[in-house]
Amino acid sequence: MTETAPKVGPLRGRFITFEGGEGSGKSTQIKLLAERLDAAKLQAIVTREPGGSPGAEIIRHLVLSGMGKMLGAYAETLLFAAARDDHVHTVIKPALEQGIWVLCDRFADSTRAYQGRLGNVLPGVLNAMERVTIGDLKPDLTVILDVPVEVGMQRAAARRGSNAPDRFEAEDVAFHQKLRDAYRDIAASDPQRCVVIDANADVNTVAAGVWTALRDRVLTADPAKNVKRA
Ligand code: T5A
Repeated sequence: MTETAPKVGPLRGRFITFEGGEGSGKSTQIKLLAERLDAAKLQAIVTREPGGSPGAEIIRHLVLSGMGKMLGAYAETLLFAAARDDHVHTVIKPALEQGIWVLCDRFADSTRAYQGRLGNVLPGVLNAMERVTIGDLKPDLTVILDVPVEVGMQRAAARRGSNAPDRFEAEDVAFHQKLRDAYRDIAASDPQRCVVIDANADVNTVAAGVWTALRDRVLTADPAKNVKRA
């Protein structure tokens, strides 16, 4: 990591992040949005955190296996920060500089919610980590998919089948309720950037809500930035 985020060229692509609890439908909705942008000739990449770059994927494996938990919340936060630093500088910023949209499944709000609210890592520490890893990179839009805890947990359980739950899926209902509250608070504290979508609906209804938010807050807000591919 560098002491402060290195300078980059002008970021011409759009940066859209998806957040929410376990099984809220982020991966499903990102895929649908990427297809819709492709149909509109807007070039986009889909990526995720933790992970998204070769180095960060190694850390993802470490964290989701539960090894980070043994080290405590602060060490786990450092692991997420190290993964983000690599992902931002090798994947996200280079794509944005080229005018490519980046659709990211989880980003810094996940650290705020999971490590901050649930792990009690102090805001000052999270602020310092963000200064180093993301600098002034701010999503153009953050879509927070909101589902009742039991719905999200059922979806996540159905999807993983007989596989063991990962580090965070294994937490109890109270943990996931606090998580949902944390995301709602994040949205309330930054309403210009965040939109909360009711994700307790069928896939197409949720996708329509996501598209409406994107159209109103991003596409029509600054149309000159919608660089069409050839
Ligand atoms: N984490 C991450 C931190 O603690 N700190 C950090 O800084 C970061 C970046 C990542 C974990 O790491 C933590 C948070 C996470 O616990 P992960 O494996 O990437 O873990 O998992 P999640 O991000 O939690 O995502 P999930 O894979 O659990 O769920 P999604 O992507 O929200 O949901 P999705 O789309 O896979 O859908 C789940 C199932 O529900 C169905 C799908 O078909 C699928 O089977 N589904 C619906 N069913 C009915 N109606 C709908 N509307 C549906 N939408 C989807």
